[in-house]
Amino acid sequence: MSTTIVLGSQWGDEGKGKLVDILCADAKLCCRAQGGHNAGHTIVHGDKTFDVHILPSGVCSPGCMNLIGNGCVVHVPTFFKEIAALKQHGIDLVDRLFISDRAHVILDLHTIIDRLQEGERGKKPVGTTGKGIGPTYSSKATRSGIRISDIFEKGVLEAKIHRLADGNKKRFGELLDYSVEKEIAYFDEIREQLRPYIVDQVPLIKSVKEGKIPVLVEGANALMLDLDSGTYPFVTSSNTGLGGVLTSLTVGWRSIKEVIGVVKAYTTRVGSGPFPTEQINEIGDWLQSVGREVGVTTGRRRRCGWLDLVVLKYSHECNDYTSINLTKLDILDDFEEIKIGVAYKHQGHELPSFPADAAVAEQVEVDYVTMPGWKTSTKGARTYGELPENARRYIEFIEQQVGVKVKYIGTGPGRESMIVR
Ligand code: 2SA
Ligand code: GDP
Ligand code: MG
Repeated sequence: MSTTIVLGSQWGDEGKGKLVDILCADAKLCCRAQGGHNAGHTIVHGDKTFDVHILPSGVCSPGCMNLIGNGCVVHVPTFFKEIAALKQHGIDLVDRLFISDRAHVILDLHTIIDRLQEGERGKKPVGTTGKGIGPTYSSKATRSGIRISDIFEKGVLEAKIHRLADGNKKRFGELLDYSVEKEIAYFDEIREQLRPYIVDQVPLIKSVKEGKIPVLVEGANALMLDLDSGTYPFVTSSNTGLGGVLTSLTVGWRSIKEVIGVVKAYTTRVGSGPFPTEQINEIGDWLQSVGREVGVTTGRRRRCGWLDLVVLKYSHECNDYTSINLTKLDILDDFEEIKIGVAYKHQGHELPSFPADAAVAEQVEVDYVTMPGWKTSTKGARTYGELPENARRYIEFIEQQVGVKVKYIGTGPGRESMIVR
């Protein structure tokens, strides 16, 4: 068995879904390791666009099985909604989509708490997607969470939901507008419909290992949103880096063949928190509109700025990429000059790496290198030789600075718009 892992290297939405969709042609199992329906991955096949949130991007490849692993959090109504949407496009997922029985369940209760907690943060909200992700991982960490397997033990499920609701009623009082009965009735209604999708992932992955079947892991969110390595507290509540893959999925470290870092040719971020190369000006507006930088899950405008090599080098230190997929190169086609952040200064001193303290990261001054643009369309380019010289220089500068080969280059949203070197 060999495992290829695709991880977001910046603050998310780098275009992981597209690469995963392409690589699924060779993989027989595509797995999500962490996160929930906060993620939004876009897959474009000709004139059809699919947005998946909780489902792995392998669902669009007929020969590929899909697994939502131990480390994920699952909102069951969204799971069914996405299956129904794909069915409308003729994609049938019976027998090729599974959820680990150890994954945790996002209750409507968690979603309500997410919004209440954001409200409590007043002027400093995290800017969550409001999908209940943080509260569900909190329940998991305090050992009061509900696992997928609990859904099939009616008495256990009801007792656990009551316990969670009682605790939170004490905490939030009248603010908690929530019906335990409605939530329990929902699980009674869908229990049997859900059953065929549930697996113990350990024997499933073991059989994949024995069959020497290639496995693909699709990271959600990105390294700078990692609970430990990201811009805490402006992060999501799971380990989005390499570590999260190994705690969630039993693929084994020996099977790892590739760890591909997906890097957008510029930088975007949704939600609050430090973003040193952000451009709150016409450059940011241009990237936002030409790059169509709108949240797939919430419809929020993404904040935009130049590529940041301090972030990328840090991200590589954390995840040890074997190669990079540079995406959305085509969005830079019209710039006269392109800037790249290469170093941070704080109180007059250059910082050795991305700082741990979000308050420091908010204050850094960025040193930029300016490179000439290429002012030529790269849209749809399929070979490296087709790219204008200045585009190649841009790519080679990134390669040389980060010390990782740029193996894939995205030149458009469709599957075919990808250069492989
Ligand atoms: P949460 O909801 O607890 O995970 O939010 C915590 C932070 O993580 C950020 N986050 C994301 N950042 C980029 N993309 C994400 N997915 C959607 C997309 C985002 C959307 O693909 O466009 O639609 O808004 C994602 N999910 C979580 C979030 O903005 C918070 O900063
Ligand atoms: P993910 O969360 O990393 O899977 O990324 P998203 O799907 O949230 O956002 C990436 C967006 O960029 C999607 O709309 C993709 O269709 C689009 N995209 C991906 N790669 C490219 C590319 O190389 N060029 C262009 N123009 N768009 C791309
Ligand atoms: Mg996304």
